[in-house]
Amino acid sequence: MDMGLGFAGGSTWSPQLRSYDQHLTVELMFKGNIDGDTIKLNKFEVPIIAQWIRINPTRWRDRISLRLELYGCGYVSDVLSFNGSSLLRYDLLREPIETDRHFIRFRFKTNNADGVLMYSRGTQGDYIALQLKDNRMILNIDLGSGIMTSLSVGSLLDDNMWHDVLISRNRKNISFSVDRVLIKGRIKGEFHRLDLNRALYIGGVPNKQDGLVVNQNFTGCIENFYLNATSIIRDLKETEITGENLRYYKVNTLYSCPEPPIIPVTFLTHGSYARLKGYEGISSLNASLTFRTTKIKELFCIINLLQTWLW
Ligand SMILES: [Ca+2]
Repeated sequence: MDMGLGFAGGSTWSPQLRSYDQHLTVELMFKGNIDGDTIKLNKFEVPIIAQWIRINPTRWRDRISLRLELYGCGYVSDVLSFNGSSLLRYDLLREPIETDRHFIRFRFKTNNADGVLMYSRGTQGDYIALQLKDNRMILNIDLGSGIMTSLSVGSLLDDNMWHDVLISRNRKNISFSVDRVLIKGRIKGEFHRLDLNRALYIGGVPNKQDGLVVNQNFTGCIENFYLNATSIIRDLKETEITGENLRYYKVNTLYSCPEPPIIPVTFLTHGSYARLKGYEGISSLNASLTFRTTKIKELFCIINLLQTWLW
């Protein structure tokens, strides 16, 4: 049997997707069992956090049947918040990154369309720069050849909702995903090793450097930041408790994720709405809002709706 999988945290389903390039995104299919006894195990390339999971059988032989189990794992939240003038520096002088492979995974949420999420540059000219620009995620990387490779994924990421990021590299092959939409690319140039021997910055940089296309540091929260097997924020907390903090330096960060004063609301479907309670019997009401849409048709609907509502 072959099947597609969908995930939901609320009422909207999102299928498991794979992007081959910026024009081609297809629903990812999973192989199921081929007989009544053999177990078929599927591993997700990107971790999934969802309230509901929907199975969509697409192909089967003879009679349709499936027995399915999902293996979860415990959830721990190690979070840091950043205010645009914050940063976390992770010292690489004593233990530099000199690898053919690396794995970076974290979650973030923000209200800002631009910001530096992660940056590191070595003395041989290698760098990795992960940033939000115009509410999309951009990864710029150079393995030392002086040629930048740029990958971009995601859209409308400044909606104050949690987004999952995964970057996995094997020599020149790189996988980059935001919210389970996966892009695969190949890093340009002759080199295949990432040499970072100064510092890794999270949430901001002290000054603008090669590979960065935005001037702002990140504003928002970063949760469960993994560099290979190390949970950086947890490691930072533990070293502060034991007094062995020699690798980390942090500026203006908090170990919590405060709600911002303005909370944007995303209307995902044509039927979505928000209702305010507690204004009955009042003869006048002042309201103001800012909105953003990617669809011109809906823009006119909003204007009509506002006119009906206000007059
Ligand atoms: Ca290199």
